[in-house]
Amino acid sequence: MGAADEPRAVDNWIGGRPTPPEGGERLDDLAPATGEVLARIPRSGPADVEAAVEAARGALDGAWGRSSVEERARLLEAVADRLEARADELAALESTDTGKPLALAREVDIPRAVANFRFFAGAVRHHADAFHPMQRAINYTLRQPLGVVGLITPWNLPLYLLTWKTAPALAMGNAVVAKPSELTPLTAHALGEMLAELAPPGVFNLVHGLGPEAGQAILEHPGVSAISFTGGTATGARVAAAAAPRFKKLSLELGGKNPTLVFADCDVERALDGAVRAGFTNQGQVCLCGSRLLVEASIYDDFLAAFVERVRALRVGDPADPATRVGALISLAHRDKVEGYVRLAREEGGEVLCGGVRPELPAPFDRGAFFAPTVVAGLGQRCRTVQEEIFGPVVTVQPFADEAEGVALANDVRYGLAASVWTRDLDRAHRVSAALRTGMVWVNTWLLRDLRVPFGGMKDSGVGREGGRHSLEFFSEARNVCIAIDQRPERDPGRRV
Ligand code: TXE
Repeated sequence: MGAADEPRAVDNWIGGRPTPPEGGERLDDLAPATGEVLARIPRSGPADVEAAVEAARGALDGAWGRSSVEERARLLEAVADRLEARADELAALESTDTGKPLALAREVDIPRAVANFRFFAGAVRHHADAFHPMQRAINYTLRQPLGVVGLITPWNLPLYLLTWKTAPALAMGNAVVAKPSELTPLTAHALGEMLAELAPPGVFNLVHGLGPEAGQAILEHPGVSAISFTGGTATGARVAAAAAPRFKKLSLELGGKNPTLVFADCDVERALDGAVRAGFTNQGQVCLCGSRLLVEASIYDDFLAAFVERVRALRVGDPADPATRVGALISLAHRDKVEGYVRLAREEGGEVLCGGVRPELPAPFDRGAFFAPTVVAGLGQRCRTVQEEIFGPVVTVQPFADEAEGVALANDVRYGLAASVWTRDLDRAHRVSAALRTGMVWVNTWLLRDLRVPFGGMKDSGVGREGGRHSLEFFSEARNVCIAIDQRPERDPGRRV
């Protein structure tokens, strides 16, 4: 969208139709790199959520509720084809709406959205239910849809994460009420449009709006049986509390403060590449980002110098420029929060080795939410900058004396999402991987994903696992059916196994 265009009005998708908000109120959706108003989105409330849940219920009571695995797998493939056909347009939308480099949206976000649908089309076709024969009976497990499921997604990987939840939810025959982040509604709107054309009405409903309004209404609606949420830890606690009175099934993928553990025996060049990628991909706004760099003391000085040199070389600015590695943060408010943490780091005794400032950029990017990639050393383990999720382009660096201290520092935070370990010692790789209190460990790489493997965190990083069969199991209810083979009377004690 050019600067001269009027911001377009984007509606909710309810029952397969674009639907304006009941209350008539709208919110501005801004481009973080320039401050331009991109769209006016519905400020939805309980009445809109009610209509969406009703539409979803209607789909379940109709043909969708009787659909076969094959029909659903074909729908997923059709969505993947449609996403792929619109990949360039979607990448541009995602980059404009989030401020992330266009190249990243092209290479990662959109291909991954396509892959999510293709993957779950295959996964559901191959998903085998359990069968447990007894001598006198057979047990088999039915996996049935939960019903209407609520999907609440954040702004950092908008289409990537929305499709990561939508594809398995639909594969298992549920109907969806989704709320994307109010900061990044545009690719979700495009997905809603595709599903309105491809799926029966009401299978996928999209309600825009604020978390405490539209989001809260989804959490509290008695007709929504499960919630899959990705977002901040504080919001996650509110989600869990709101879901508790009705015992809704919950999947919570929350924040991280992930360590990158570099041992002296590593391949230093690869570890440097990995540490920079882990620290600054998507401006540090990925829950998996390695925001704590822990380096074995014997190589600390040299490694740190080389790391800082590489971070300084990261090009910040126009997200559409192919040379840009670091785009805009999601909003000016978030940039201010990140900047506040760097101020705090200085107060806590940290030394800012690079970055720590808003970069000077030409118009229109001078109005954007940019922050220079920042490295801070000299902080103790108890400092808030080391303990709290900053979710921006800020990496703290600490030395450790030996393996035991490295693992202890890595584990000494409230989060437990992911870690990366850099070592050439195979025994150490296994030992450290087993000792880390995180849901995921990468050795000599970072963010290498296989969609079959369990994804999720421990401690304050969340509850539950997504990915492959874990997602399919989350989005379905297991029912065991036990059929007796032995026809002796029930009262005969010999019948009991
Ligand atoms: O996310 P929120 P915010 C972390 C990161 C970031 C912090 C806050 O540290 O700085 O969270 O970000 C919806 N009921 N992560 O405030 O609030 C909201 O509208 C129902 C890590 O932007 O968690 C959006 O759709 N829904 C993270 C979604 O929740 C509510 C990604 C996420 O927003 C709600 C993003 C409520 N009461 C931020 N309040 C990750 N794990 O990758 C908000 N929402």
